[in-house]
Amino acid sequence: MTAPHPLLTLTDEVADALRDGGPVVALESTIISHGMPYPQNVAMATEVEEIIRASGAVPATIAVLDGRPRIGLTADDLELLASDEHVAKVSVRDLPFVVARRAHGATTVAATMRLAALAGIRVFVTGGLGGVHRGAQQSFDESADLTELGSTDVAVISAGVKSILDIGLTLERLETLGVPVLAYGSDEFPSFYSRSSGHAAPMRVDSPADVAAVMAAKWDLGIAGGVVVANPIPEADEIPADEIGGIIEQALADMGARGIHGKDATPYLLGRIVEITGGASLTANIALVRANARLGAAVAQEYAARS
Ligand code: PSU
Ligand code: MN
Repeated sequence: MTAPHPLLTLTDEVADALRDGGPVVALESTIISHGMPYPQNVAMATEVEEIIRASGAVPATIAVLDGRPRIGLTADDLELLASDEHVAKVSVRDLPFVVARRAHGATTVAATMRLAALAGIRVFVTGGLGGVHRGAQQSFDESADLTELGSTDVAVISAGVKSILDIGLTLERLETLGVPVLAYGSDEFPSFYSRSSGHAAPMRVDSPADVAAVMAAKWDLGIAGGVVVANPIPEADEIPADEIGGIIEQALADMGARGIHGKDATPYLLGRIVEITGGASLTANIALVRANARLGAAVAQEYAARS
């Protein structure tokens, strides 16, 4: 098929599935390059693609390599993203720069949504969303993931947001931006490592078909922008909120002491939490991504079946 956009490079597997209207699931790459240590990151990225294939959908991991936005990657590409220290963290504002410089970039939720939409992919699986940082009243630090969700038509399956962020303010922002926030099988919005957050779910869904129906209704109504699907971490893998809470406080204090801010904040906090928990947070992180991959593949199939 002709590429959906001249700047994009698709793998044959992804191009064929999109041409046939089959289920395709986008995956981000910041989680690989800046969200987890090597080699667990490349193992996770490989396994998640396998889960999506085994569930009957086609995975499309997205990144920029040599300035070329790539939709679907090879095993060598995943290894490079996981191990090369020169891969930049690329949000939407960074996309033009890495493309112009012909550099490598690992795309955040925001940049992955943008490229997925350009390719015609409507379902995207990740671990955690960016949001309003604690102290944003002073720092103005709000992830571009939020504004992207306000404008780009992609459903994002995550395990909610971590309490490194201000969860309440993040939910307020999503409301302002017109983004449906669907908690999957729960009345409470989940907080990544934990099934609970203390915040009620704005909306609840209980099946992949429910999610696909909300996606179709939103876009049929001409309401631009994304849909957040918050899938609570499986019970067996959860780190209870009271256990992880103090660890997150410590990581935030360490970040403040080191003067880390801006785009380095989220990667620093994720790495520090892995250190403090002796790897337990990484195990939980990988488990929730697996669960999200299964749900995302099912949602992509339901959405593809509607059209
Ligand atoms: N939250 C996580 N894991 C992650 C990220 C967020 O639990 O890997 C990554 C995602 O790529 C997300 C990005 O889009 O961090 C948000 O970064 P920032 O806050 O700088 O926008
Ligand atoms: Mn930020």
